[in-house]
Amino acid sequence: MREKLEAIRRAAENAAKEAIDEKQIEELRVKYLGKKGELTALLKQMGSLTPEERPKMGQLVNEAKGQVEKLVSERKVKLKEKAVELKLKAETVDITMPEKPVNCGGLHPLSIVTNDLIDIFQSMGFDVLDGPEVETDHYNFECLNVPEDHPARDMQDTFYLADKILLRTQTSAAQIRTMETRKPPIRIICPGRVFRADEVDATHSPVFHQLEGLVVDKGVTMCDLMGVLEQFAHEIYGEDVNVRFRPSFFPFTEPSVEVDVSCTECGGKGCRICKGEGWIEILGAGMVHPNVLRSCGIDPDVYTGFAFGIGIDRITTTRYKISDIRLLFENDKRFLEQF
Ligand code: 2U9
Repeated sequence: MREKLEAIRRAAENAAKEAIDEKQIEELRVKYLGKKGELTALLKQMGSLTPEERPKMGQLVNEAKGQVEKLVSERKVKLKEKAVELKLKAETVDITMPEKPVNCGGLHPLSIVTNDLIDIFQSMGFDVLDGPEVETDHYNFECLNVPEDHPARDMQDTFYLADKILLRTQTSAAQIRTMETRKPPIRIICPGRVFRADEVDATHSPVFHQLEGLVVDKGVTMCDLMGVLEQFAHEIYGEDVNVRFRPSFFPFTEPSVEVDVSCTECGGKGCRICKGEGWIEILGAGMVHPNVLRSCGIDPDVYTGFAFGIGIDRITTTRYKISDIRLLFENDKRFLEQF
């Protein structure tokens, strides 16, 4: 039995040394130390020994068991370390490798221009706000002093979704909602998509983009309007352009003006771009009509305000010399990649 024990111990020792992974070492543990293992089996044979031999042999088997257990666990630790080492080696990152090229999209020209406009007005203290694209006749027309029989309300000009529910024709409705909830001083801009039932051609699209602004406070005058809009024109077109204000008419402002800058192409002499005029129209504006203030619960005897509307698509086409507005909506990659 002693020889048998010694042979098992030696075999286990050699097998432990040769085990190359954790799976093999576990198999080895089961083979020698498990319930049906060889050393366990030897202990079970103790019954066949004489009572004198039994304690000594028991001690020897237990010693051998202890040795094999120690060997197995030491080898297990070593193999685990080796596995981690191999894994780390395999996962090493070569930081000198050149990076994979990343195909990164760019901003749409309308977004570039909108962001620029927002920056300019934010630096003058305006808050930016948003509103729904589906509006009611009340907010889109009624509160803006657009009379019942005004041609803009016509089915031919406005997309109606249901009775008195429409796609907004200007972003003013969002500003009306603000005037209803905020007390003056109000200084806001509202950029966004607007909709008109226009035929599509090089200069018209049924979907286009506006940025409207509104200032309401005590003592706001036409001088404030002119100062803010001149500043805006110079920031967009440069310090050298001339700015002029022409009288105009809008139902929601009184007096109303249209604002032109001297042609950026010819400097005012007259060319194909300005159709020989020397001027390019950039926006409409005016002092908010007292009826509009009243419809939002603001007393026009206490407060005054000015408002303006800028066509973002037009600013974009003139800035980038884009000859056809449809290019802005077709999403042709060859066009978009130029910005
Ligand atoms: C409120 C009251 C009045 C906004 C204004 C214009 C003049 C204007 C055009 C510019 C190019 C429309 O997109 S466009 O065709 N807009 O000329 N817009 S005053 O007036 C407001 C706004 C909000 C409460």
